[in-house]
Amino acid sequence: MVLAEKELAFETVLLNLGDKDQLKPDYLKLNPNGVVPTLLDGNNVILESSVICEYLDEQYPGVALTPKDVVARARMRAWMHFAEEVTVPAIRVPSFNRAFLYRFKGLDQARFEAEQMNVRKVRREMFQRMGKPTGFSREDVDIALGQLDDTCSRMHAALKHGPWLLGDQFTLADVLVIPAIDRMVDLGLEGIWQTNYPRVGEWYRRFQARPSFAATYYPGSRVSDFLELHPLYID
Ligand SMILES: N[C@@H](CCC(=O)N[C@@H](CS)C(=O)NCC(=O)O)C(=O)O
Repeated sequence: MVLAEKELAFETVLLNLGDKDQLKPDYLKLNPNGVVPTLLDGNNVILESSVICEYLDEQYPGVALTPKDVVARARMRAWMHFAEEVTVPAIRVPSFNRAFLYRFKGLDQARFEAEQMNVRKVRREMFQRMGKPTGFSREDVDIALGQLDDTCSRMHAALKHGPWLLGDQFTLADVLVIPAIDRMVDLGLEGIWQTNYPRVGEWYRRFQARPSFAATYYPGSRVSDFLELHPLYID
């Protein structure tokens, strides 16, 4: 999305996470965390989504996605941290129960641990919590939905002051939050904001009108485009 906002030319190399391409030796040499994305800019390897976004904004400053004002920059970074610490881990829970879990169908406990859980570099704990490929518990799902509700509530409050999370300027705060909001739509969870936090829906529609949105969420890129969706609660 940042590349598209800045109209930078780039090449995409897609990895198949179901085939564990992200854990293959050649990729681990670039990204020892074994996750996507990785940005390769010339000889520079840049890791971590939010770091990649800030790097691109600093390295290619034409279209600024960071406020000039120091206090506003701090508020932007606080949104980025919140998205990464609360919203993104929360959206993984319904994502696994509705879609990704079914990749592990047929694995017993021992194989799940050996082939899926223990091989993860930065994701072992989450796989452990998911259990033998049985999925996240009702309690875990409800905690995650509460965190997504909290995200929407904070967004609704922030959007009182302008079209974007920081006010008039579209910033990296918006960029870091959109993946979870779009995934909520993909998983049929938009009811979380529809009644109580209508500004989130308006923000999402505004986002959809930006050319960078279509460049990011192209046909085939969403989970429901390539995986079957199952019920949210397993038990
Ligand atoms: N903190 C990392 C997290 C990246 C991440 O979680 N990527 C997921 C896909 S959205 C992944 O590569 N999962 C592969 C796996 O869990 O093995 C970042 O923001 O770059």
